[in-house]
Amino acid sequence: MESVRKRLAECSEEAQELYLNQSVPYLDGPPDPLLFYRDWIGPNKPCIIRNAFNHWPALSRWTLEYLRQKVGSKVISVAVTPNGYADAVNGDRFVMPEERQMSFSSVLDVIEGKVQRSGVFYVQKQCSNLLLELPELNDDLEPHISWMSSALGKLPDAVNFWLGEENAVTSMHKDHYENLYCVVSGEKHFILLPPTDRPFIPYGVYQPAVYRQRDNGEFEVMDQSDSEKVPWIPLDPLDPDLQLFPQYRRARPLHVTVKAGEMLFLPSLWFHHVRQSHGCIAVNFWYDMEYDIKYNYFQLLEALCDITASA
Ligand SMILES: O=C(O)CCC(=O)C(=O)O
Repeated sequence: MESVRKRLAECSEEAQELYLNQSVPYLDGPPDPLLFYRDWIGPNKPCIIRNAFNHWPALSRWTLEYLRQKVGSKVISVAVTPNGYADAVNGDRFVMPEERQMSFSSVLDVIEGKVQRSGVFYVQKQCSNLLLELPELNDDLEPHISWMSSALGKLPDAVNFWLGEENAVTSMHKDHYENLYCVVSGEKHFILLPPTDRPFIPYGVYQPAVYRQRDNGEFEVMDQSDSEKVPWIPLDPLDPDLQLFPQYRRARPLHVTVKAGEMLFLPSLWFHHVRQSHGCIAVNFWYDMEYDIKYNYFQLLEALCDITASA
């Protein structure tokens, strides 16, 4: 088993040497679809694209004041947690946020500090909430990114709207999507790790639970006893516990800040952890990944890591 572990670590190191970049490169404008497929989607490498959505009215229009006036009365789903961590490991639980229905203007009141509420608020429902919950904003942007849709031969599966407080954090995870993440105002801080770093990233299996705020303002953790256990990453890349997870020392996280007007291409299956400036507004496009040879390769890597971790 030790020799398998050693080979897995070598594969990861070879990927770093042979094709991965040491930082996230910038492109200066919207790329040609075929070239983008060849240079970034196929090799599964992230990049930041500047000047890709300068033409969206959202870039100049989307102030908190404008959003209040345009969609203030709409009721939207908001993730509320005691500590900013929605969908994250807390002790021996995988804890999801309280999903609260609130008017957009009450969320803005919290973000603008007009009312004091305990808990951390994050508009982050990932089910095309922009198209489904906030259609009034759709004239301010495009419903898909044309060169990406041409490159992949399909439309996005979801277009999501993100707005949250500074201490709202998205814990480290990966998705089966090619992700184009557009920051409209403020900035987002990503920590990215390639799928080939999987041998250095710990997983556990946790009982799912959900936060619920009591009338006195305190949060309790409610077990979802009839749900299956969830595999999740217990490590916080901002403060990794290297005593507990010594292998993480060998991982090569990339730290990248995506500024207003910039678009991050976050390839499928890359691990990511996300923070933001207070009141940052973003929109992202999730294109379902191709379940091709690349997927099979990373699945195999995943399986080998699980087997060696439990041996
Ligand atoms: O912006 C965030 O907080 C998380 C984004 C994310 O996890 C994603 O787009 O997959």
